[in-house]
Amino acid sequence: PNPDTATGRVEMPQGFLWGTATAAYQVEGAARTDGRRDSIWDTFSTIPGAVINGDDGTDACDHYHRYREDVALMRDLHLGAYRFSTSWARVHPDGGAVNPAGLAFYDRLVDELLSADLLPWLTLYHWDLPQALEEAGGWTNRDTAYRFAEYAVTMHEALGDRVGVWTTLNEPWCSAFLGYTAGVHAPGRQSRPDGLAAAHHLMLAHGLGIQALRERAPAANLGLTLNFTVADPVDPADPADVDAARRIDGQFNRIFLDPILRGEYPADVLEDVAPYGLLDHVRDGDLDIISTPIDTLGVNYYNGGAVSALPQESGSGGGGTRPEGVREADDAAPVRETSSPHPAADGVHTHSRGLPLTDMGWEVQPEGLTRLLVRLQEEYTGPRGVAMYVTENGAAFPDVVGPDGAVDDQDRLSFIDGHLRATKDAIDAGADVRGYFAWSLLDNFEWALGYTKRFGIVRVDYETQERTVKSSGRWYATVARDNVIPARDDTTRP
Ligand code: GBH
Repeated sequence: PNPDTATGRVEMPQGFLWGTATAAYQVEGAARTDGRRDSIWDTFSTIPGAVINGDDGTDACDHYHRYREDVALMRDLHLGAYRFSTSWARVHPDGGAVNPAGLAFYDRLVDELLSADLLPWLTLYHWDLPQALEEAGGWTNRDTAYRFAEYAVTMHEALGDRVGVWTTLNEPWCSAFLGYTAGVHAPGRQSRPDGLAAAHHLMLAHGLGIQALRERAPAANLGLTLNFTVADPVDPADPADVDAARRIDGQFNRIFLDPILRGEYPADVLEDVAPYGLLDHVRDGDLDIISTPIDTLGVNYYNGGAVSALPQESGSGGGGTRPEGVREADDAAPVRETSSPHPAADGVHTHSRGLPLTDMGWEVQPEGLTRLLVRLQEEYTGPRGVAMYVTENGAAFPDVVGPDGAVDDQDRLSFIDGHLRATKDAIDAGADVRGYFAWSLLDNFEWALGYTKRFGIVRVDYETQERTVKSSGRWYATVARDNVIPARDDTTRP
């Protein structure tokens, strides 16, 4: 890390875009309203033990009815953009015919954003496949990719006159490998071949979606968002540890990066996953579709990890530094048995480095973000003129509500502060990063962990649906307003 950016006042590049992000199923609620039908998350949430406390997104933050208030809040926080996703199951409830009443919600939302001077940053797919399409095979069925392209066209016909930024997919790694291999996310399947089939068909959907959008909106900003890890070998001098890190990097990052930005699957990954039939799904021409040029790569970063071919000896490394009140990750885990998400990383072990942990049990390691952005710039985006935005970064912590209702979340504030500084370090090292979206605007439905984990810079009281801006939110508003990260020891920090 650069000593100048580590603690001092940091000016961000002119025009840097400041936003927050949410996702339809995590915030909208209104799951049975205006003709919406089940997505795979509505179904998955009914499986006993799949989601902690049996929570689901039926009501969530009721953003569907409270979007005006939420947009006003974003305007008050001086934000420039709102990254949201649209619900496929609202728009095409059975995966087929359009539901105008559901589609109309996004009309209202986009108009509200524009009148508040917020840039609508639209993501078409944040994990909520219509259940009807899952029943036809879901992402293991090649046809789903073509249905996705139709959905992209529906959305563009409705909103293309007002929305200029289109993201096809959010984190296909999660959709494919948490959903179809680990079974920890919807639809809850546990199969290595299914995860790989899903990964390929998700990328095909992305490529077909980009082609359909590009044809209709040549000047639009088109792209997708991937989630990344930074896998470091425990012992860089041990070839087995280096190989463990290569596998994780391959099956997490490069399995998407290389097809999308280079038009080919990485040879080492193909070799690792050879027993599981990935190539059975790859038809002539697919990689040309998948690598259709994009304008923007959205980068989601939460944490990295140290990996090894051997398990960690007990006692070494420690269990990480858990702030008071932060539970062991497993205490809050759903009770259903799940498997590893990685199709071919048996024998790879993650080691604790003794770094601080968030309430998710994830290590806090901002310099991983610097290295990630610089590497992406050099190896993938730079040579193709693709811009990067940090489309998600943030942290869950167990917030304490003061007697006056205030939430003084210095832990979350420091997390975001550290990662913004890390982003600036990457920019100074040549990475073309043009904006940052905090995850999340609101506390929301944290997937398999239900409402037990809070990521918002705004607190949501799920009894009353009352919103309260946390200290991190007030601080983030000044950062967005001034385009400056204030010095860390600034005593006026909220
Ligand atoms: C994002 O995914 C989602 O886009 C968003 O919907 C969600 O609410 C948010 O994050 C918070 O969870 O192996 O234990 O080190 C996060 C993707 C993938 C990030 C797995 C952490 C490694 C966990 N995650 N990853 S670990």
